[in-house]
Amino acid sequence: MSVALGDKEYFKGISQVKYEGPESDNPFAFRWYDENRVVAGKSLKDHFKFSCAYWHSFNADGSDPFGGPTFEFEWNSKQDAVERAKDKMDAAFEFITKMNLPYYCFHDVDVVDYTNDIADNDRRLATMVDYAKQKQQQTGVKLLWATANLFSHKRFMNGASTNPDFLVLAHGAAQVKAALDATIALDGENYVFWGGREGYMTLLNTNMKREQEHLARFLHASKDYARKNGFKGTFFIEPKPMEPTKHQYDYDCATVIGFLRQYDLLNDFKINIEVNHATLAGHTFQHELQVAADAGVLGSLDANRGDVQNGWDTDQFPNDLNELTEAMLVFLEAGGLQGGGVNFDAKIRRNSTDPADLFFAHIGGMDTFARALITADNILQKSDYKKFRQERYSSFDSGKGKQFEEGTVGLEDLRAYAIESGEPEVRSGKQEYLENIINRFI
Ligand code: XLS
Ligand code: NI
Ligand code: NI
Repeated sequence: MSVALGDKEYFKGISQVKYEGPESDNPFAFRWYDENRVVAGKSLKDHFKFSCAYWHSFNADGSDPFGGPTFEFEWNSKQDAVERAKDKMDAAFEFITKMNLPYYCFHDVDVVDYTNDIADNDRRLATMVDYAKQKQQQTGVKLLWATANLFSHKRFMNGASTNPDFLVLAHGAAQVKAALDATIALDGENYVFWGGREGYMTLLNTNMKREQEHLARFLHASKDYARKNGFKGTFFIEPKPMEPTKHQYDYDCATVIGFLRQYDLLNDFKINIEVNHATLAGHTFQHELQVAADAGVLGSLDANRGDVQNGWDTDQFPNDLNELTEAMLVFLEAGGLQGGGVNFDAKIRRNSTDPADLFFAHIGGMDTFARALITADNILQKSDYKKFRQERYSSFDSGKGKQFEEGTVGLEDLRAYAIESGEPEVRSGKQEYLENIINRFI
């Protein structure tokens, strides 16, 4: 990949990040992410399909509820919205190519500012799609997924497709239509629905059944439109239990799977799992991966991490090797992702104000994923992790246990078997032993 520079260089003094190996002391080099390294039959590049999230890297300016921006974006100076958006895209592609990231993701309003004029917004986005198309052609960078932001504008304060006001739903649909058009024009591989405000704040004013039915209808209409217009990719639902809404309908993977099944959406939709959303739902990341994998809907990942001392969605860059190694065990055994990739839905801290900090954050995230995957592969190949897990269930591999799995043993039979066989042996689950295996291979 060659570095894409626009009229101006935004990340001056930083050249393309390359793999230099674990011994390197260059903070601008990968120590584990060697994109061509083959692990479990696939290159690291293909396993992960790493992606840059436009919103966190080029829109979030460090402001929080207690204070204004701390990042000064050089690409934000022009008056005209489209000219400003082009500068931002120049900066984005410079960063993406310097980081050697093969993919990017965006919300409609990340790319260009929107007003309340639907036709004008569509024109703005279409102009930027043309611009992005050129950039993609020049660099080979691809669109992992796009989405519509149906949560920031005040009209969406009571939800978008689950809003009690039908006109708000229609405005949401207009945005989704344009975002789908953009995805198709840019050969986007997937399309995401994250329903930040699709939920409720209090049941006192909410008809939950009706709202969920509206959500399902909205998803069907979106899917039908995209398919009719040639979209072949996968749709992802991104679960999150809360924040900004008190109770979000797409709470976690299990909830989403039930919803997709109930409303006949399982053929077209899979799940985009975000680490910090999993922990916010009271699960581990690996739990959510396993739930999705078991249902055949492990689609894509939003990579980040939470903070163990506070509950909320801090969207920090991933750097926890233990957490990711456990996750990569599930990932490898599931055969990877279906259509998606690993998108850094993560932001640098408010006080990480150097342009270089954005590089360090992504380098750390990519290296941690690479190292975790290599470690997990070693565990699967060289330890008795798999064997132990298999043997733990061996009583179901033959005899009555096998018949039970096949569904041919009734409750009376089970009782008779219990009496005949006596008290079960006490068998250790060996948690600490297994935890030590993880640390040994790290
Ligand atoms: C917010 C979500 C959001 C989605 C895309 O918590 O993670 O960024 O990924 O709308
Ligand atoms: Ni996300
Ligand atoms: Ni999030």
